[in-house]
Amino acid sequence: MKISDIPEKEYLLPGNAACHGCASSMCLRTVLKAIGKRTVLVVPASCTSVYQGMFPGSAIDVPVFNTVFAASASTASGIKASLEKKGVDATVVVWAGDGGTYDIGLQALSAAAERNEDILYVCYNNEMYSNTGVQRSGATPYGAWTTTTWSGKKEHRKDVAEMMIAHDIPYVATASAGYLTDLYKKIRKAKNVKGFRYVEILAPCPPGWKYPMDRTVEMGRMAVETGMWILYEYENGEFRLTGLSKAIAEGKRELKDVEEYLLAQGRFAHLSQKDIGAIREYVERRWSNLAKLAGGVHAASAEFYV
Ligand SMILES: Cc1ncc(C[n+]2csc(CCOP(=O)(O)OP(=O)(O)O)c2C)c(N)n1
Ligand code: SF4
Repeated sequence: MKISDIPEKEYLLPGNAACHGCASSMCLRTVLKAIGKRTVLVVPASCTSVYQGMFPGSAIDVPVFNTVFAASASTASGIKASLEKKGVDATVVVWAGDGGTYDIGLQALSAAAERNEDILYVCYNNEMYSNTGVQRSGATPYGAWTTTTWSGKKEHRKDVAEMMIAHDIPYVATASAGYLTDLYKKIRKAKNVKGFRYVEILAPCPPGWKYPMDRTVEMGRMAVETGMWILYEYENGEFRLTGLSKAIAEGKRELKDVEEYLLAQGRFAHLSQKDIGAIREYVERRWSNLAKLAGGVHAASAEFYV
């Protein structure tokens, strides 16, 4: 599939208030194109709830329900139940940041996943709370500067996509703003799955990550090329690596050193070689764990590293 095969019809309208180079808005545009008109979007407080515009105007051309942080997944569950009762066929989609997913909305997300509600939950993960001026979240990587980790975060991030696999829901996928056709295909697939679906997108943010706004797609790709972000699907109990991550696991593409990715972003400018080493070890560990899930392909982490 080529990028030109993605439908031209727009549901996120031009002139919205997102920053130039915002991956969140690029990905929302793609997600809405993949699902189409019959979508109800549930959006908690976030950059999206700002760039969507002020009522009665809207930059989003499908119904949007703005809800509180802690209740995105339960709000979406309720909307889906009422639509079903009325016989209305529509895809109900949560579109939430990592702050709203990893931290404040986690219990409602876990509960809706456990109930296998028929909704699609999409987390755009820009690895921090952007809208309120860059604070740390549970998804912020080790070493990253934020206004609440001004000398670098001391802990590694947790991983909600892997938590969703542990919930054994029908569909889990990861995607990156660097690969929009991959995102489009995964959302098309998720749309047609019945039950709870979770898709998490790495969504670089120029002001928060401190890189020039024309490098967003490059950041999304470098994250995958260096193993900091891994593309996969979990479907009906089966886990598989996808796209470039699969090619790396199969030895068809080299895994680049993570330093290249880190040094391209001002939020990591202060890192020492020891810190970079800790991140390298983290990448190796994650590859090793996910490779085991994928059926033991190259389970020895060293084989991924060149
Ligand atoms: C309960 C509650 N706490 C704090 C806020 C303030 N607030 C609004 S948006 C936001 C950041 C959201 O971060 P994230 O979910 O990662 O989305 P992003 O801003 O990165 O798009 C915060 C803390 C709020 N609206 N409600
Ligand atoms: S701060 Fe980041 S996530 Fe928010 S609109 Fe700007 S680029 Fe997008």
